[in-house]
Amino acid sequence: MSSKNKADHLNNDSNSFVSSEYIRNRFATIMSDMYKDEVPLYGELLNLVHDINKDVLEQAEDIKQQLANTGEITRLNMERHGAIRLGKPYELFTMRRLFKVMGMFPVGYYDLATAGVPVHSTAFRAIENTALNQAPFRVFTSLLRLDLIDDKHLRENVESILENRQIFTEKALELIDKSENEGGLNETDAETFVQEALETFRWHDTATVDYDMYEALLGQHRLIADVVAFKGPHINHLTPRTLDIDKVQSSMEARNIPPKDNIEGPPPRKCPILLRQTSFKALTEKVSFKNDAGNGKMGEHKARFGEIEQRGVALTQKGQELYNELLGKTRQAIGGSPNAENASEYNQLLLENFKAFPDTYDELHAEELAYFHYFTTDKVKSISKDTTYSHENIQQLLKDGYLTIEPMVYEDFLPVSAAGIFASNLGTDDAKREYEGTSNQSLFEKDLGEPVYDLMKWYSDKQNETIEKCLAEINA
Ligand code: OOG
Ligand code: NI
Repeated sequence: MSSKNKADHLNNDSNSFVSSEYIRNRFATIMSDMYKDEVPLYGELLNLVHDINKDVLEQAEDIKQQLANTGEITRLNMERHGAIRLGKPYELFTMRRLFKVMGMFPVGYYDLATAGVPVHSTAFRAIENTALNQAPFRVFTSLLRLDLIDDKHLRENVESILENRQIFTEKALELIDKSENEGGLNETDAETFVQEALETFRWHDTATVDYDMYEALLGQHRLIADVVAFKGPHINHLTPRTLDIDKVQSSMEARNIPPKDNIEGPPPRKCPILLRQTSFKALTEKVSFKNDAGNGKMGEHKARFGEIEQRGVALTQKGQELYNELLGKTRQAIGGSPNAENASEYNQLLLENFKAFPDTYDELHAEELAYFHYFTTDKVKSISKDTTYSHENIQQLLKDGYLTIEPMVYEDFLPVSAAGIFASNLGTDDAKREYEGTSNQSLFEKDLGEPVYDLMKWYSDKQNETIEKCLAEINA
């Protein structure tokens, strides 16, 4: 890094603390480097995504302009989300504190038990627009629901295995404390912090349990084995953002990257909505297991995979309901999640059903199906200053060309897609299982140590902020 850049991120008015954006970017960078080392196919996928994004930006001036207007263009090639799976409340609680040092906060609650995965989750990410555009790193974080393990004996075993593990290094814990007590970290501490934090996410090819226990855990659910049999919550994928997921999907095979059978989420559209995702299947990795004699027995484990995503406009509650209805209808018609045999029938039907979802930004806006950023245009220079404009005038101002809008990108995740991603990497038998019992957001928040940010409220607040900003400019 040049000394000029170094000086830029030093925040002089707070005792030379570096910004959380700086720490988050550093962490995302070393995490990506580590994952490239651990899973070379991830590096291949990054190259493919970069090539395709470059093509899209060169060929589609409108997309390029839109991303420039919203500030997303600078973050596109840095954009990643990862995922981890935690075993016990202490780990979730401490993970929240760790991510806070990087300016990441829990947004949304996702219950995956209904889809056959015994976890509930949140996503840690930045919550300010500028912060998102500077360092767009997110982590989908799941906590195992021990209450859903029906075998009492196994559940007790799992509890005692997890009780004895510490997934954070001592130094990382010290620096979390220091950051909380002093209000930030200086550059040296920040570097130590990201290196120490990274240890928690590293892959270990030695299990902490013997082979029999591993088999027993696997017998309950592959995911339970993945969480419980290892020293820590290895990052299980790191997802770049593409501007053309259909192109990536069809180019994967040419590069020897085997894709899953179908793309999760909405069908291809002129105006992309929410999130479309695809992945390559989990790798089979050699693992050595403990045994009584102390010398390990070799076996295999599947957990880590690759994923890509294309993001579109965030939907309002009304839009989200229409999305759920059309997706649900499609899934029901083919009898649940699509598989290799009916993938093309599914895609056909999905496309057909989504004709009911307006596909121009004007309609999405007029019908209040999606969220938008509002901007003033040059025309406001000549606006009459006789009135004070307020929220009631916004739609008229837009019509009269004093304002313009751009789609607000969806920053979060989709429970049905997430379950599909879990399932394609866990094996279909597990995915077919159903868990009784209710979703339990309040227990999740108790374990987390604070409430999660409400998804819908976050987008509507953000949209409002842009409206307020326009009004302030117009009334100035
Ligand atoms: C998380 C799966 C969810 C996504 O993109 O929806 C996810 C996991 O497999 O642990 O990352
Ligand atoms: Ni993912």
